[in-house]
Amino acid sequence: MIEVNTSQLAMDLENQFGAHNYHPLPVVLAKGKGVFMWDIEGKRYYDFLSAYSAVNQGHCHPKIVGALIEQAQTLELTSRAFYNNVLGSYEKFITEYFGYQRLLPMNSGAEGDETALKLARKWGYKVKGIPENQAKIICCQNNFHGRTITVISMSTDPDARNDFGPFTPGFISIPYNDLPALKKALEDPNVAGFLVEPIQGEAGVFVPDEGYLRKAFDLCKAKNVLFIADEVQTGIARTGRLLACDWEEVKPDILILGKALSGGVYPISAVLANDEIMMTIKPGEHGSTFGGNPIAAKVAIAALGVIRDEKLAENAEKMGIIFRDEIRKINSPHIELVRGKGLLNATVIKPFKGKTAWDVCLKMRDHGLLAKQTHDHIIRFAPPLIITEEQIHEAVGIIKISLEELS
Ligand code: IF1
Repeated sequence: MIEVNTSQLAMDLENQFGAHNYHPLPVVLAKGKGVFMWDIEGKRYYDFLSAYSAVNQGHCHPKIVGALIEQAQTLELTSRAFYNNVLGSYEKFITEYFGYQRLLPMNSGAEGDETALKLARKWGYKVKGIPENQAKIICCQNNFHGRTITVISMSTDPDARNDFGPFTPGFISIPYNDLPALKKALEDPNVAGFLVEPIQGEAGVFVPDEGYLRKAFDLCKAKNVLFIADEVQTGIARTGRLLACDWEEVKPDILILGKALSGGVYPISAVLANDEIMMTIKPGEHGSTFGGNPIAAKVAIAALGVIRDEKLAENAEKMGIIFRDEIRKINSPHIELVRGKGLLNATVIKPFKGKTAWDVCLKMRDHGLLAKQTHDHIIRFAPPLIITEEQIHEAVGIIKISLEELS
């Protein structure tokens, strides 16, 4: 294996041997701890992306890594062809933690969304009585639920869809944060579920109007339609509550979790629901080789324990308020606005002198803070939830000086 001892070599290797399905910021990380990462040359950066909200507990959290190592040295994988001594206790732990009767364990967020879609359709046929192959799912424009063919069939983003057709039928796309549009779509008697992100992350951290989730939930209940919350990015304390739905005391019929469910150390996703929905799937009708494996079970228990023990939802709420206040104090002609909830925030950057959000991210990288733009003019800021007030102030200072130097 080639010894990679310079950033340039690392980037050259990826460029030559890897698929070009990403355009990464030119920085090569080699170490992570807490809110920080270091590049090959030893330069330290604030991580303000948290791997798209997968590292909420901070990089390489000792309790989570400890759980990973201990189980990996004991029993790493049985498949679900057999029982093991860990999965049942994990299922009990996580269902009590979130208040549901059942867990269907998967691996990636997209698999979690796919599983939720299959559950909603199965429930639609077996319980609601929708005619065979007529089930519809309502989804929102500008959504992001993953990269599989069925999930991108719901997407309105050309980059996510172009040249990947033909697409899966059965989706009704409506504007986000639009209750009349939802009410109208719910008139279709064959609708099984409404899939929604409580805050649209990829779209640019769009926080819906106060009450939208609650009213959307009530509209669904009035029509015997499942309310399906994709909390892959907004969940696990990111927005200042354990779940973003908690802000409006909405309890989704199907809850999808991923990313920080493992604190970033392992791919783990979860679909939670009660018996009426979850028990419609019979043995042999859904599964996955790694779904619910012993390592994932132990890592998820540890990762969720850290969220609770270190009160990370409370910290996310407090630090998020300080972050947004401090960003708004930056009197920069380039910041149009900052929006978000908890530590899921984004700034809309006014293009200036041909500079875009990408240029701002490059300048922040030079000053020791890593963030990534979504679309051309929006920068998402999502540090690990363990960040302190002092670190928030230092990070805002970096953002400020980066904008000033670009002017
Ligand atoms: C990429 C975006 C974020 C998600 C929600 C499901 C998934 C995601 C709400 C799928 C994943 C990741 C995917 C990653 C970048 C990142 C992302 F920019 F793509 F849209 F976070 F906003 N539901 N989001 O946000 O989970 O299968 O990836 O585990 O694909 O570039 P996954």
